[in-house]
Amino acid sequence: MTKPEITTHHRVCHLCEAMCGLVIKTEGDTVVDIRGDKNDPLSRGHVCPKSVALKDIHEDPDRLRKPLKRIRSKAGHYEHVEIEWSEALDLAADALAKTIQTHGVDAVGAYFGNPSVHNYGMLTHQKNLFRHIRTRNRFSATSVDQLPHHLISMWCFGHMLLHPIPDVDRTHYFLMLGANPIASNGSIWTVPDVRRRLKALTARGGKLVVVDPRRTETAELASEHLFIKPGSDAAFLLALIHVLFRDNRVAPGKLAEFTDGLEDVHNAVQPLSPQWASKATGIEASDIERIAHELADAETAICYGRMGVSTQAYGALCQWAIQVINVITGNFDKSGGSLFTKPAMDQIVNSSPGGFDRFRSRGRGLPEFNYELPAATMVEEITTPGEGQIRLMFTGAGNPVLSTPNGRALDGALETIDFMISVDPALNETTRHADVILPPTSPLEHDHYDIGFHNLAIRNTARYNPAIFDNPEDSLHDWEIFAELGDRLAQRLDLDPVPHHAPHKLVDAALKAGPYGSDSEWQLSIDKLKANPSGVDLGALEPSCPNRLKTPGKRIRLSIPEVLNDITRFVEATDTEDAPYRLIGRRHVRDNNSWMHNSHRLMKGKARCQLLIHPDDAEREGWNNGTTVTIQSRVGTVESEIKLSDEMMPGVVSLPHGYGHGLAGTRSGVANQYAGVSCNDITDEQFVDQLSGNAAVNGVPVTLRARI
Ligand SMILES: Nc1nc2c(c(=O)[nH]1)N[C@H]1C(S)=C(S)[C@@H](COP(=O)(O)OP(=O)(O)OC[C@H]3O[C@@H](n4cnc5c(=O)[nH]c(N)nc54)[C@H](O)[C@@H]3O)O[C@H]1N2
Ligand SMILES: Nc1nc2c(c(=O)[nH]1)N[C@H]1C(S)=C(S)[C@@H](COP(=O)(O)OP(=O)(O)OC[C@H]3O[C@@H](n4cnc5c(=O)[nH]c(N)nc54)[C@H](O)[C@@H]3O)O[C@H]1N2
Ligand code: SF4
Ligand SMILES: [Mo]
Repeated sequence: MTKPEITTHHRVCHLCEAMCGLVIKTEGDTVVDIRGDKNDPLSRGHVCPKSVALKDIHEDPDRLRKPLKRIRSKAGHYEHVEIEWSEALDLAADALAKTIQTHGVDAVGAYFGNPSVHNYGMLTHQKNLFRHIRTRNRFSATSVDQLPHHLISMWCFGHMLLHPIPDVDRTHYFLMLGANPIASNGSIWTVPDVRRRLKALTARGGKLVVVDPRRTETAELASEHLFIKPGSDAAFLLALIHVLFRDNRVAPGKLAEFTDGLEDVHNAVQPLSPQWASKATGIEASDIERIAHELADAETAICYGRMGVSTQAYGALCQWAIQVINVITGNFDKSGGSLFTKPAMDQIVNSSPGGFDRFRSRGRGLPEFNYELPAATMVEEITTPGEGQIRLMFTGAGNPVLSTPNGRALDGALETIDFMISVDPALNETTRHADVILPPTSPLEHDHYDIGFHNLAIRNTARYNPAIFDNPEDSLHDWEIFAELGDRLAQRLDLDPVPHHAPHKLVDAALKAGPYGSDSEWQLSIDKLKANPSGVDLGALEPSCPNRLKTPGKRIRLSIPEVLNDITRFVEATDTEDAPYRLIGRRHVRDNNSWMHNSHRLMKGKARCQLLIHPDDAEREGWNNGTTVTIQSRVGTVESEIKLSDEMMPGVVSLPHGYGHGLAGTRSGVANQYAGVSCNDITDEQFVDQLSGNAAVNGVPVTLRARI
């Protein structure tokens, strides 16, 4: 028998936002090697340990290859059995049609998870189904994540996807809050090879200041790290703005010509002195003054904040203050500051700029954003009777039982609904409740163009890669599942189906119509990208304002009444008593939210699901490394071993999210061996950023006691 030949493929990694280029070698139907693509103009050969797990995802014996249906076994418990695609699609379409006809469209609830943004077929084809289901009960991981960024971009710049991107390679000063790119590889900031870029910043005499309640891997390589009390960043940021005004250091430069609202900002921060902020944050007033001056003095500077300042009680206020700082120091829309991208497939064109508070959730009256309600309201929208109650739940690429606040309550609520449909390759903590699971092809069996993350990248590039393996017979891509379901539902409801075009055709048309398309010297198209499998470099980010702004009159709007009112809410709340401990999260470079724990390669080594606590706190409590403690919040308790670490700010404890595997009826052999506990069993669905509705999974008040 002749040995199959080794074939070399180029592929972009879709697992996180960094979009690293990969070179993958296969022998027959086996992946034999995965490494960084040195010719990729963005990632320059960089990869993280997760890249090789693409092989594990593809080969995972637990990955579903055929649809599953849930049945009650003779013994009386539920189990999932394989069924054919046509039966599965009909079952799902029948249930959807029946629910809509009997209870109305709002009786369908839908939750889309993070990988739906990393899967371009899902992005292009969700509408094939959801155009027929215009339910108010739409939810997504956005409201456990970056919702404040969208809201502030919409209010200040006119479009929810116009996010300023830190120009790390050219800056002189970088103030970073609530982000740990060394573990996360960057977010709302596509920045592969971030370690080298941050090191280069300090090597060329620049300064990196990290503000975080934990001395993270990123803080370790910073010029300076400041601990901050969780949830108090707004005080720090508002006081920076106060000092800039007080000391006449406001210098927006060319931005002054098209910026409105400076006077209102000035008035709002007038009472918010560094001394006041020091009490709230634990950061010395003199440090706040110094950092404000450093920001103003630096030739170019960036202020950037991510998860830690978005998923807290004042997420939107923080994101607004960050943009204000960049504008009033003249660093927005400037090389070395923060800039908008000019992507080949521009998501800003022909997409909704976003909308806010056009309706509210039935239960708590939280506002919608972009026709989605906050995920923190999902349980009450399932359990509260009345018109609009969710009776059928649809999940796509999400694991909200582990990833949304009070996941345990959601786990219970999902058992009470009439029907559940999941589009997901895993039988996990969420999909175990599904009556039908529709599993898509593996990532290596479909092509990829990153529709989302080129819009957030530190350099304009474009990259398309075809599938590495043919998709097996009797399998469907995510986009085909949505298209098929959409057609079947349209037929049952007597509606016009939405035409399908394969995702690469849609991208091809968008590329040709885009800024590097048929009217340009670049002539970008899918064919051109196929001929350049490591990607095409379209250049560094450049100033683009006011032209690129989408506000009326192309103005930057800083005076946002909702945000200015929120300053009052914040100032009044900082007077309240502190809890004994505040819980924050943590990411590890070998985790990816909840869903990559089934790769043995990523899981082996030291256990990662432990509660980090400062040694002084542990000593006071009489605890040692390995003591098991009960962590209690308003909604419940979990038990965890503690690990002493002076990385932690005293009074703050940290537990990673995405664990809590091992539940009955799941099919994840490896993950279930490393079960851990779910930190979202104790995060609180009532603890949200009141302004945006975003979940506050950081800064959760908890008490600790040794397990008896
Ligand atoms: N306490 C706490 N909670 C958090 C966070 C935190 O920091 N702390 N982080 C939050 C953030 S930022 C996020 S983004 C969310 C993530 O929350 P979710 O998106 O709900 O959860 P994931 O763990 O990403 O689950 C992804 C699911 O998608 C499936 N999947 C993977 N690839 C594909 C695909 O190509 N197609 C389909 N159909 N399915 C696929 C996986 O099998 C898995 O079931 O968690 C949030 N929750
Ligand atoms: N390896 C890995 N990479 C990932 C993911 C993953 O799960 N694993 N998830 C991906 C996803 S979905 C996302 S959204 C991104 C997130 O990307 P990042 O935001 O860079 O990631 P985190 O590690 O969550 O960083 C949040 C930081 O905020 C700090 N923090 C917590 N509370 C506060 C606070 O009140 N104030 C301040 N100043 N800081 C606080 C935490 O200690 C933590 O260091 O990462 C992506 N990349
Ligand atoms: S950093 Fe992100 S994109 Fe790059 S190899 Fe790792 S998971 Fe993939
Ligand atoms: Mo996220």
